[in-house]
Amino acid sequence: MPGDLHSRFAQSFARFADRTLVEMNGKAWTYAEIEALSARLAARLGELGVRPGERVLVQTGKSVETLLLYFAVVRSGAIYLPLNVDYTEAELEYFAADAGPVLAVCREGDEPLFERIGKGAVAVTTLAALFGNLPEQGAAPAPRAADDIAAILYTSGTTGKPKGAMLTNRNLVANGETLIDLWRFTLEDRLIHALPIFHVHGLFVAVHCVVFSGASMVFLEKFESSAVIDLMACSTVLMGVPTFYIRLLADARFTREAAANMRLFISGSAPLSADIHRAFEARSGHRVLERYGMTETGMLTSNPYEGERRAGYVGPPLPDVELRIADFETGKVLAQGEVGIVEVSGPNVFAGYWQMHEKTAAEFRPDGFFITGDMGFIDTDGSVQLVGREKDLIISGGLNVYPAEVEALLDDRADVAEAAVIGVPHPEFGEAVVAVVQPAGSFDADAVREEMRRDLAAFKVPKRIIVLGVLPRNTMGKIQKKLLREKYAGLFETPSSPPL
Ligand code: MLC
Ligand code: AMP
Repeated sequence: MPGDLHSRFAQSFARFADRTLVEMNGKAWTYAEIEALSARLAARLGELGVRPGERVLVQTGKSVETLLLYFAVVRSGAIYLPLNVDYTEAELEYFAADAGPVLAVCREGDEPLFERIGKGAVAVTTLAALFGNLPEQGAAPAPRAADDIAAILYTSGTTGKPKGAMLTNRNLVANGETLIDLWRFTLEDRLIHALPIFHVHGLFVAVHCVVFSGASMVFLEKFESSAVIDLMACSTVLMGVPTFYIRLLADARFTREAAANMRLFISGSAPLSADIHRAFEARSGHRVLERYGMTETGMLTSNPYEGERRAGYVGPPLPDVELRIADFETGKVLAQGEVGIVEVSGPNVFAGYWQMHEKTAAEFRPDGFFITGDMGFIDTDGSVQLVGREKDLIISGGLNVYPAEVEALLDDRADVAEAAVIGVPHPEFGEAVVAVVQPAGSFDADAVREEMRRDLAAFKVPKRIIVLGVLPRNTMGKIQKKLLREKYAGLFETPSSPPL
């Protein structure tokens, strides 16, 4: 059987032709309609010069047209490169220069911006323009091998610039197949899809579970608890980040009755607190199934479908994933129960960072295991608990923010002597970005936040900027972020007991 992603989609397009694949705003598309439209769109991409192996940069809103573009790019054998719609011009410039796309698809009105960042080397279009010129005849699928790159997703780094994680056809097919078995997806399922579709979670985990199994999904443009609750009566699965579950609990309409038709609530991308896990069960009668993954690897562990879904644990490794705990410095594999760095290998682990051989090499052990940067241990029952991160990363509402990027922007300012950016517990987002600043002269925190919005996606802009005369340092002169995190731990009033 061919190991490429399009062939896997094509199986489902044929097998479930007359069934609904996706609904949005009251309109539905069958598998056959999605296949026909994406084939015509692939033909249009071909007319615009898109060839196998070339990058198609996409910054468009959540819509069925964007989903069609994903299927079309895969069909044409090109590399799909989705970008967060929040990214600003400064951020986009880097991705365009690094990825060297042949085509950029943007939102209407953004064409001049993309013309600028593409520097004349990138064709720029919009979904409306693409769909306004669809050829009658669909394109034949381009032959692709399992090891060919299907998508590049950028992830930031502790230091330096964002890295493009290259995901192969095999990575995406293997992970999707494993997940539909594990989570028992069938053609009877209807997924409430409220995640963005530019990350691994909303794009690959959610969409592939649906398409591979012949299920259907309802696209919501964004998470909105009342719309999600309304959909529960005629849906079976919700996938989300912990913030979804926190927001559902805050909504009085979310009850056992409201959730009665649902069979599965899945959480990931950020830690789901044991308190929220328990509160959710008390309210709805459902135990959330928590799983753990990464852009570079797709899904790695999952609590069991049957068997105990342990609060605070991310479950055992998926059947085709090897997971071990090692000493970060030496790489020595640690015994069961010991805390160390999580390392993984399997058919889901990415092919490396786009044009960054050294960075790629630095994140793999000589025997091929990928070093995740997450700290954890394996319990006696084989379940993994994550206890922290070796990487200096803040996860806010399931979105990653690397402090170095925010600090660099602040440090560049004339009114800032030095800045430290930390993650502080937040009742809704899990962690919130906070900057602690040692000013140089007069400093207006609100004005600075406003200015930062020009250069940084909104979720990265500090929710608070705290002014401190002197930043605490150790004897080496290094800022002691741990002390700052302790000092400001109560900044956003985390309720001691979750909303019930
Ligand atoms: C929005 N804002 C955020 C934010 N999302 N701030 C911090 N963290 C976030 N995640 C900002 C908005 O810009 C706005 O700022 C303010 O917060 C309030 O916005 P909102 O209307 O409340 O936000 P909303 O649109 O509802 O979004 C919140 C959210 C969303 C949690 C629903 O962020 C979301 O869908 N997150 C999921 C991300 C995701 O898919 N992660 C998976 C990554 S893959 P202002 O200042 O303008 O008011 C991965 C691998 C794996 O991690 O394992 O899955
Ligand atoms: P990303 O780089 O956006 O793919 O984010 C991946 C990171 O999200 C992982 O390395 C973890 O730190 C974190 N993550 C994902 N799922 C979980 C989870 N269930 N619990 C805790 N952290 C998680």
